[in-house]
Amino acid sequence: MADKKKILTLCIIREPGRVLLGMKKRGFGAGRWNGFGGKVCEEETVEAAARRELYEEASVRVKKLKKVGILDFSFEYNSDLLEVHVFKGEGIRGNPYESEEMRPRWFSLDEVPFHEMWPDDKYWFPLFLADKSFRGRFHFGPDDMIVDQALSEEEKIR
Ligand code: 6U4
Repeated sequence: MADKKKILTLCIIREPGRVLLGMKKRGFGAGRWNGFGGKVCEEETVEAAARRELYEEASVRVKKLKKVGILDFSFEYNSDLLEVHVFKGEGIRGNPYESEEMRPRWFSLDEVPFHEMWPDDKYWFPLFLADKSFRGRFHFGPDDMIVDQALSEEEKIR
């Protein structure tokens, strides 16, 4: 039987011409550049979790947080189901600071390091950068290769 679905957040800070990503230093996805985020706690809204994780992992807050995408991830070799809520953060407050989990770094838009990110990112990140909303699902096989996928642009994500 499938495990219970885990709800996770993923926040990418956007400024004109650049995005803030973090190198994941430990845990799931270690060694990859990614947005900031993690599991939503009980009795916490998804947006509150996104703000909490952003502060815990990069020591910054944002004025504006907009949910822009929902991505479902599943895996050939385990029954985990991840529902990742993707947020765009704007109006950064504070300076990004390295935490035990993440090493933050700004990337200009033509330098986004897709070869060192989750393989799904190259599909949905262009929609993110174009200020579109999206829904997607990706099924991973051996070595985190994508074996099945679907991605669509949406009017709005709730
Ligand atoms: P803890 O409890 O901190 O050890 P950990 O196993 O490290 O948890 P966590 O909570 O940091 O995981 O959450 C994983 C993060 O990776 C979330 O922000 C969601 C994100 N993520 C997971 N799969 C992803 C994928 N395929 N593509 C992507 N981000 C993904 O871009």
